[in-house]
Amino acid sequence: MKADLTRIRPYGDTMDDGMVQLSFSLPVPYGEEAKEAARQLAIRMGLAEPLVVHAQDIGEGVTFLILFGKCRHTVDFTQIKVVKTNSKRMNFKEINEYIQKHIGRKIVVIGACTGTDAHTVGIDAIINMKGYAGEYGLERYPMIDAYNLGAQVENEELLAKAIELKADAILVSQVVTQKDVHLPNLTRLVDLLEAEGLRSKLVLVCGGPRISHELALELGYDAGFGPGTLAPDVASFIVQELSERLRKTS
Ligand code: B12
Repeated sequence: MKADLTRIRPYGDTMDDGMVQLSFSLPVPYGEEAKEAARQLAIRMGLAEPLVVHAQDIGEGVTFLILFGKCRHTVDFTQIKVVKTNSKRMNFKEINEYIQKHIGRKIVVIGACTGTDAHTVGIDAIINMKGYAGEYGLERYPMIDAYNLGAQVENEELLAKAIELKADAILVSQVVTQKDVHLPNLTRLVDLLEAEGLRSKLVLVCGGPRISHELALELGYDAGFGPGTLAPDVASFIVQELSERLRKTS
């Protein structure tokens, strides 16, 4: 299969057919009118030949819909630039060996889901012993002392615990982003760390489904990780960042 990288578009059955699948809910009762409304919306979104393939009454006058349609736009893949961490991805064994060799002691990592956010699954996936998607969490790493404070932790409490445990890195999870509530919550922690004179002493990482590395840098964090992140992605970044800081100060 050979694609023209300067003009890529979605692929379904045949190269360049532009096929996409789209799902959304409409605040109207289930029925033919709901399907037609969804079809017209898809046309306005720029999709050609939209087809409603699933519609379901999800109660209280709301309909859930799935559509297929053809995207007519293309993107020049050769011009894509993404702001991302430049650390090398290592595996469980390599990370522990790297800490022994370059840092020479166990590192302390503390994490929490902060503010009003109660979505613990993401931070658990990164920190808890059993891990996620076939990768152990940080608690399993012999060279990492990992602490998971859980959900709805206030920034002040997270900071106090980080000081008490002499943390090398803080991990913040923000899943709820409605009305951009995560932004002031994330920057508040940066402000608190700066006020304590601790910002440069700690590696500060955030993550969640709407977090990108670029956004994290804008908010004053060292790195940000989004959907699909696994413990080794985060650990690789933290240990290389810590080692780099040690190298600069020695
Ligand atoms: C389970 C769930 C809940 C559970 C949470 C239980 C628990 N113990 O966590 C309950 C029922 C409590 C809940 C409540 C609510 N929820 Co909810 N919930 C979900 C759901 C279905 C799954 C989230 C999840 O577990 N994902 C799986 C994990 C593994 O993925 P993840 O969080 O993205 O984590 C990965 C990465 O993002 C990253 N990551 C995450 N954190 C971190 C941190 C660091 C440091 C790093 C490096 C990486 C990292 O790594 C993880 C692993 O790859 C989502 C919808 C969905 N399908 O995603 C809605 C969803 C997140 N919830 C939502 C909402 C609105 C709510 C409520 C406000 C609903 C309400 N009106 O009451 C409340 C808020 C409660 C609160 N105070 O926070 C919305 C958020 C919308 C938004 N943009 O903000 C979603 C998207 C649903 C939706 N489509 O509307 N929810």
